[in-house]
Amino acid sequence: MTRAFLGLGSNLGDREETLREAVATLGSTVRRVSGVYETEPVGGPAQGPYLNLVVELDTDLEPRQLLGLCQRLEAAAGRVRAERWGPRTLDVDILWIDGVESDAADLTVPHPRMWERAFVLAPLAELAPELVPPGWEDGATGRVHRVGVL
Ligand code: A4P
Ligand code: MG
Repeated sequence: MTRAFLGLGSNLGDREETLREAVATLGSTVRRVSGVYETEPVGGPAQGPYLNLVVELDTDLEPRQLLGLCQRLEAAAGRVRAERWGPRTLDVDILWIDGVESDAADLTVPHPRMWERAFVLAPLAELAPELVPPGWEDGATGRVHRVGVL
């Protein structure tokens, strides 16, 4: 079993219900779930605020199988890909997999943009503070506000 962290975000539809269903589908591989954060959109067109959270998994999937699972979760939430960084019912990114480094275009791990994004670092810091750079609050982009737990 390998420890992995996924970042989930939603800014269309019933955001909380979408996140709840995705975490439920991950089922018994879920070890812990961070708090839920309301977050300012980073990049892309003008769009509504996101709810973001981070999930810790214990998984026996290979990295590309895990990516396939993330994409199935997005499809199940009815995600339509229109423009990069555009609004979405659900985005599931692989943030980190213990012992894995990959710089392929279809799977870059650790996630290359996670280190500057408060919507990733704030929930990740709850679960794995050792993965988060010290002082990240000063440099990270986008305001975030913890709204509770799922
Ligand atoms: N891909 C490569 N590495 C990974 C990885 N580690 N995890 C590839 C998941 N996918 C990875 O993703 C595009 C391609 O990235 C996929 O084909 C996959 O093989 P996508 O989900 O189709 O498109 P996207 O999400 O619009 O693009 P991208 O570049 O992944 O965007 P990000 O970086 O995920 O950012 N603001 C707030 N507040 N909250 C958010 O959740 N999310 C984004 C999306 C922007 N702003 C946000 C939020
Ligand atoms: Mg994505």
